[in-house]
Amino acid sequence: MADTSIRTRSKTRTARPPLYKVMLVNDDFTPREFVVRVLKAEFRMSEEQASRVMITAHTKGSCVVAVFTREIAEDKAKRATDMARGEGYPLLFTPSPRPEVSRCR
Ligand code: TYC
Repeated sequence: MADTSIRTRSKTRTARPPLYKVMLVNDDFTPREFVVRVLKAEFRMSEEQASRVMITAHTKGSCVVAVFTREIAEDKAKRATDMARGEGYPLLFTPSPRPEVSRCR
């Protein structure tokens, strides 16, 4: 008699951790040079990259600085914001969940 049993194979795949954006929020008080300094120090950006990101937040209201796993995004946003608080500036970096993108395979 023919064997009609169905065999299944399973592959184990490690789920990727959800990613979080670090957003830079514009304000009217923090000096541009200081924003650039924080971006260079905390996000390891070049002068050119940092200037571009700062100007984007300045003109659009906010912008994405970088994307990390949750803990790293929260830690970086806090450290960068604390740098500004230490100088008495209202500059804000905030972590924000990135919408899940469904994968085709
Ligand atoms: N708008 C600020 C100014 O004109 C500079 C600035 C840019 C502040 C980006 C915050 O996220 C920011 N001095």
